[in-house]
Amino acid sequence: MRVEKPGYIGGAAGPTDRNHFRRIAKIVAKEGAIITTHDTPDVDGLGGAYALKRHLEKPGAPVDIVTGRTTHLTDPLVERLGMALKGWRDISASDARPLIVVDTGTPSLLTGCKKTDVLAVIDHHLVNNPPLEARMKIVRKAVAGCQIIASLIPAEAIDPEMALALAVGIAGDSEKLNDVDKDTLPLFERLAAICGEDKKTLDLLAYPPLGAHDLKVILDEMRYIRTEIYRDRLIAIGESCLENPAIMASMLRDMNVSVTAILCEVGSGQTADENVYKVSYRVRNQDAGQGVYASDIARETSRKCGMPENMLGGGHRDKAGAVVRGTYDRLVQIILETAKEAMDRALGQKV
Ligand SMILES: [Mn+2]
Repeated sequence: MRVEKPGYIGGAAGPTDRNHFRRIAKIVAKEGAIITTHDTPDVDGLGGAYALKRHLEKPGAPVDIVTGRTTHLTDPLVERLGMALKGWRDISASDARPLIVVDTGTPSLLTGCKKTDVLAVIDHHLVNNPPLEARMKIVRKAVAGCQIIASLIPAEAIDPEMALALAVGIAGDSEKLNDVDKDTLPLFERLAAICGEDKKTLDLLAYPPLGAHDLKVILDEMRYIRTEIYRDRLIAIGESCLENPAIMASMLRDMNVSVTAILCEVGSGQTADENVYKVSYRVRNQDAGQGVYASDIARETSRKCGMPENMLGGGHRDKAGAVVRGTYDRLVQIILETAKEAMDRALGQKV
């Protein structure tokens, strides 16, 4: 009998990744698994975990999704799919099932997880400091973790619910397809066709309207906001945690702040008061239109704080990201200075 090679709906994963994934599937089919994602999970982490559970779970080998506390931002997706989420307290110390971590590779973002034997990390963040040790790593640069997972599972095995979970994850991490790479659009379209939902419905599951409770959660994470007026424009720099920086930075941009940078601590630096931060940059549309580019500010700040050439920030003119290293106060100074230089360059030297 001739066995057909399974086809895939996208190319965000390579042949080695798919070999790893087949080995992971064999182990999970026998031993079950616990799938987790970063603290305060977003729709990319939960959507990917859901699709993996549906694909990997076999009779007699249960797979559970276990997370830290969730926010209301993911409630609509969780409810729509009837996703059963457990907390680490629900998992007994003697539970020997292997762990699969999706959408992060940073140990400090797995609060409550006591497991040390990690079967696999499936992630789209290239910089994790320190990185999580795992038997297998499927780590690729991609806009969303769900892009990688969607191209690891054979096309024939992706049912409408899995497709919906993956499409919403992609919509979430790509800001409703505004921040894309070469795989994003074709993958999203295939997934939308499989689940039979339109883009508007998927966007709404990825970005549900924020109620008072949701806003409270986000604003409560906001720390040390520093603001400055320069050339009649507002610059705002602050710190938040987990997936909130991107939401927070977009909110401030939507409130007419010209240049926003929200830092998020992701690891420790070389000295006691130094840390590694992920920064979400936003530039208001009208300023980007005049040549003040978020991508320039991101790249320049990471260069100034001594990041190696292959780890400089970048992105789009209105939305960018960078990983930076230093003390918080020093980094705020560098970002402020860089934002002002970008304004001077774009708007002409101030006389
Ligand atoms: Mn993600």
